[in-house]
Amino acid sequence: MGPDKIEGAVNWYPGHMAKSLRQMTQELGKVDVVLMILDARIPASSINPDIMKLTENKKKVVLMTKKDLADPGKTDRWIRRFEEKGMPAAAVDSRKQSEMTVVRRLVKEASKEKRERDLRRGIKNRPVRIMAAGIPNAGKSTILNTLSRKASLKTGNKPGVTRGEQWITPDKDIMLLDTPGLLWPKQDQGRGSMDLALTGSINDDILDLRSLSIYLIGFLMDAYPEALVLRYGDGMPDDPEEALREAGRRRGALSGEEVDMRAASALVINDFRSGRLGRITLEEPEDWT
Ligand SMILES: Nc1nc2c(ncn2[C@@H]2O[C@H](COP(=O)(O)OP(=O)(O)OP(=O)(O)O)[C@@H](O)[C@H]2O)c(=O)[nH]1
Ligand SMILES: [Mg+2]
Repeated sequence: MGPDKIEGAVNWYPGHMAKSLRQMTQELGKVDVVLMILDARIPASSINPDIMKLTENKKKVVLMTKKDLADPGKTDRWIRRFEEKGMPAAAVDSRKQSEMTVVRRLVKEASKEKRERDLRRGIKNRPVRIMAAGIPNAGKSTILNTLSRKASLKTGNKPGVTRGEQWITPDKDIMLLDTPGLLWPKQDQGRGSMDLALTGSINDDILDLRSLSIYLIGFLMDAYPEALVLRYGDGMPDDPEEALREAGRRRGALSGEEVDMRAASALVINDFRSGRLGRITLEEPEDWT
C-alpha cells in the first residue's frame, strides 16, 4: 500500500517550537489544569510526548476536537480508552458554544482539589488557570475563543497560526493560556507522520502530496470503501495510485487531456480535510499502546 515515508519531511521541528516549549515550561507553574487538545481523527498521533512529559504532574483533561469530522463510533471508543487510562476525556466541535458544557464540567472536576486548597488557605475566588496545549492546527485557539465567548485569539486553517503564549481573562473565574502548536523532534516518518500531515498539522509545502493521497486512498479502500464510492462514483480501480488518477479525471483535475496528479492529490486531501469524504478516523484505540 502507500509509501512509508514522506520525502523531504526534514524540518518538522522548526526552532520556534523548541522555544515555545521552553516558554510553556516557564508558564506551567501558574497553570492549574491542562487541556490536552487532540484531533479526533488521529487521537494517537496527536499526542505530543514532549507535552505529556512536561505536564506529567498537572491535572489534565483530554479534549478531542473536530468531532464533527471524525467517525462517531471510533470517537466513543477513544473516549473510553482515555478514561480507562485515568484521563478524563471528551470530544467536541470546538466552534460550538453548546459543546462547552462538557468542557466546563471536566475543568471543574479537574480543578476541584485546587479550589478546595485555596479555600483552606482562606483564598477566595482565585481564577482557575487553564492552558491549552497540542499539535498545530488542532483547534486550541478556537476552543479557547468558544470557552471565553469572544473571538479574541487568532485562528486559521493552517498550522502555526498562534506564534506566542497568550493569556486571556474572559471573566473573574477563569484565565486561559493559548500556546503555539507543537510537534516533537524525533518523529519517525512512518504512519503517524502521514496522519499528522493529512489532518493539516504539518506545513503542506514540505509534504509530498502525491504519496500522502495514495496512502489515504489505500487506507479508505480498507476502512471506508463506501467513502470513495460516494464521492467519486462506482467502478474505481483497485490500485490506490490508479484510483487517484481516476478521481482526478472524474473531478476535472486535468492538464490538457492528462490528469494533473498534483492537483488530483490536493483535491483528494482537501475532500478528506473538509469532511466531503464523510466522517473518518484514521486511528483505532486498539492500535494505541
Ligand atoms: N470542523 C471543525 N473545525 C475546527 C474545529 N476546531 C477548530 N477547527 C478549525 O481548525 C482550524 C484550526 O483552528 P485553530 O484554533 O487556529 O487551531 P490551533 O490549534 O490554535 O492552531 P495553531 O495555532 O496553528 O497551533 C480553524 O480553521 C478552525 O476553524 C472543530 O471542532 N471542527
Ligand atoms: Mg492557535
